[in-house]
Amino acid sequence: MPRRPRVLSGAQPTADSYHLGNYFGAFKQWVALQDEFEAFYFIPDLHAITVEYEPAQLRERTYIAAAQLLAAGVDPERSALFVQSHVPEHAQLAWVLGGVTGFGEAGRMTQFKDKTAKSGRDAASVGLFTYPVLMAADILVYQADKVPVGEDQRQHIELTRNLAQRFNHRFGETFTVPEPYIVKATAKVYDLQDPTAKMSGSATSHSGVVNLTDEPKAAAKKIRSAVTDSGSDVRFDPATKPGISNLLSIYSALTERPITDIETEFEGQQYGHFKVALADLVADFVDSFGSRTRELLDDKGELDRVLAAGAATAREVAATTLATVYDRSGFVPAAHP
Ligand code: ATP
Ligand code: LTN
Repeated sequence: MPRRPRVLSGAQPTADSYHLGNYFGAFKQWVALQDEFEAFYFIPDLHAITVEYEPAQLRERTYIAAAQLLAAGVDPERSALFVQSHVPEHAQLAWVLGGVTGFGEAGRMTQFKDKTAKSGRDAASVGLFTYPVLMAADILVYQADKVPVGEDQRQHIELTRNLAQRFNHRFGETFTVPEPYIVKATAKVYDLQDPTAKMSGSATSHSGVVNLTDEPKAAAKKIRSAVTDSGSDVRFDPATKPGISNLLSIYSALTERPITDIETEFEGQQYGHFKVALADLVADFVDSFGSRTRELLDDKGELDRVLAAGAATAREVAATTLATVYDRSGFVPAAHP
């Protein structure tokens, strides 16, 4: 029987909560794709240690991430949900791929450049530099066909495609060459205080970032105090009205209504009315999201079981790919004593 196409994605456990950008840019797609695809969704804890971090905090954030992904609708009956470090084949394949990655090629990754812009390259870890190679391994080890992500990850997927093609060319057909899956309308949700920057979990100020488990009142306040543009009509025009356009995108994503509909609804009204309406919607959303997350977090034993089952499913697939890769690479097979 031909297998269903595979989808894979991950979101780093590097903050105390995921945010609306992660939800609309990525998780909503993850959830929607679980029927049609054989789905692998994971928490990249190995990626999270490429920047300074606290071990106890990473452990807690990994559980939070798992609970939030389940709350977002990742269904462990249909998808393998797991933690990256539980599947050692990711790191093993990353090492092999490192051998076919150019130093200059890795140096052109814009996320690395952005993340080291302030501190300078010399202060960055080697892990942060080679991170896209690990990301390529994450994807290729499952022979994934599609990778749903936000716009900021497009370049990493392009690198993954290049590495897959290069390996296939040198050592024989081994990897599926994956396609990015990026939904344009929400590919980049912007910071509410700086609507030219992406909403980011590592932003220095969280006043422009709505976290999925913010208190409803706090979330509503962030929306009401979002920076808006000069003029007063509620109209989608990202070039001249980045602030209001970002809010319209969020409104549209939350209600699944087209933007033009929302423009019509608020025609002739002030920004303030629109912001209050959106603030209410967002407050309701984080209210129910937060309570689902807290319930799931209350039972870590159950989270452990879900993650263990996910890792077992994932390992079967990952081990098969890795065995082929090791063979193609010319490694002597380990004999069983
Ligand atoms: P950071 O900015 O701290 O590096 P992040 O907030 O981008 O982290 P990630 O774990 O890197 O969070 O992202 C998880 C997923 O969410 C990725 O697919 C990423 O593309 C997507 N994503 C992150 N931020 C946004 C955003 N503002 N708009 C749309 N998608 C986003
Ligand atoms: N680099 C991604 C997280 C990530 C990922 C992946 C996404 C790690 N491995 C594999 C998709 C596929 C990020 O920072 N958002």
